[in-house]
Amino acid sequence: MAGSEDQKFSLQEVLDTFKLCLSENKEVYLEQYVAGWRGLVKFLNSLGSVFGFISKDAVSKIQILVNYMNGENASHYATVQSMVKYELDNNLVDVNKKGSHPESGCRTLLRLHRALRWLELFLDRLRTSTEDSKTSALCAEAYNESLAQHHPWMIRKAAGMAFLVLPGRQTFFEVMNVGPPEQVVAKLGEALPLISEVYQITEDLYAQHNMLDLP
Ligand code: 1Q0
Repeated sequence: MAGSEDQKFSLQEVLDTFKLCLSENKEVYLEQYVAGWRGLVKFLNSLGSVFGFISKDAVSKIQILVNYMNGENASHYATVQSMVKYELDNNLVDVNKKGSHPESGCRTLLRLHRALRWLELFLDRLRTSTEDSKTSALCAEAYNESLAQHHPWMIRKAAGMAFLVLPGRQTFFEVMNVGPPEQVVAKLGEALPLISEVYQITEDLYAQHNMLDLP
């Protein structure tokens, strides 16, 4: 089952990792969170090199978190909640402006967290789209409502150009590897509440600690 199977994106796989993300008391496991992003990056890579600048950034953020998870303070990086507590208690987060902790776990995860909102909006649009819907438009709308608000002009421009070469809805659904369109729509309906819950729990946690604008 190694080799090409490993590289193949499956929506089910991403769905499974997001399902496993939440502990019984609703903490977010970092390992599963990161695994979810890995699956999504796999998908992004299969769309071609135009998306390379996006996947490169996602991979480097994933790697920063993985380094903490495997580092000497690994035990504090089991969940998003334990990471936030540990980094804040030990002054490891640049709160107002960039300083000595430009790559804290908290600020790094915040970038992925904002991207998760884009994903939620995009998948919801895909789910309710019709055969003649343009994925590039759905993607751009979701982006403008979320991530774009945190990106400077140059990145918004580059992202907008990349969206234009997204494959059509049919190809998109095929790459998800879950069967005919009705099944994709059903799967998306299953995936969305899970992604939303993980997003909301993280959002509330960050809001509670005043960390939604970390530099
Ligand atoms: C399918 C099309 C994918 C479109 C992805 C939309 C996001 C566009 C984001 C453009 C980001 C560009 C690169 C750099 C940005 C950084 O400046 C920014 C801030 O970081 P920093 O350190 O400078 O403060 N980084 C970010 O905002 C993080 C962006 C991470 C984006 C991760 C996107 C991963 C995409 C996966 C494809 C999912 C396909 C969904 C359909 C599959 C169904 C489950």
